[in-house]
Amino acid sequence: MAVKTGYWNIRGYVQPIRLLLAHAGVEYEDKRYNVGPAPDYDRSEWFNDKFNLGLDFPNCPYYIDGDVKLSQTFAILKYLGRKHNMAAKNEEEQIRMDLIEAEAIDMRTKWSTLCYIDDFEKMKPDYIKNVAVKLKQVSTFLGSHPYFAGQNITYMDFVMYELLDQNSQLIPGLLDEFPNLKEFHAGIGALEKVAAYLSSDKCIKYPFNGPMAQWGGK
Ligand SMILES: N[C@@H](CCC(=O)N[C@@H](CS)C(=O)NCC(=O)O)C(=O)O
Repeated sequence: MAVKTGYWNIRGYVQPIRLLLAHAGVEYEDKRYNVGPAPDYDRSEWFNDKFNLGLDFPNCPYYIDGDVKLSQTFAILKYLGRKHNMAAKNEEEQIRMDLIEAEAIDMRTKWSTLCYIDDFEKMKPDYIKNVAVKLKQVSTFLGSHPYFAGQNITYMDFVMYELLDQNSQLIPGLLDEFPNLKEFHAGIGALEKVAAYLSSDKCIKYPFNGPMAQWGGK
């Protein structure tokens, strides 16, 4: 099998890449590195590979397909978007994708800061308030479009699916206020190959985060 991805044995940054590959019907090796137990969280399995993969910027997630060797989640997603016809098709779609990409990165940073912070319980109420405000904007932006770029599915839909999924597991019922986001989330999860992947034992449903996280990692 020529195509290989590598990441920790969690959902983390790589899950949208896994979902896109499932939707595109790509067979690949999904290398998952284990983190050792507390208190040391031994990462040597990854460090044994890290500098021997031919990556310009050794990191995980990574994606290897013959001479194409990439790290950086969005470099991988954009490459796969072009390769599997899930990139922007015109300027209007590109603008929407650039905008929602930047918002998704901001949202993910806030989400993971909360998940890993020692003061998780203290910070959570503010996070809940802020994420609802942001999701209102995201919901208005999606409007009645089926996908975030507009009429065509793109890699950003897998990023947004994962973000909505993470947040609605952290805050049950979160999407009830936003019927179009709920419908979008259900629609991506129901895509034939994605649904088959999600219900298979190949898919990591949990954990979202590493074992040192306060939420979603244990
Ligand atoms: N900007 C990078 C961040 C990647 C990153 O932070 N990877 C973390 C896991 S979430 C890691 O453990 N990298 C391994 C390392 O730095 O050796 C991306 O989007 O892919």
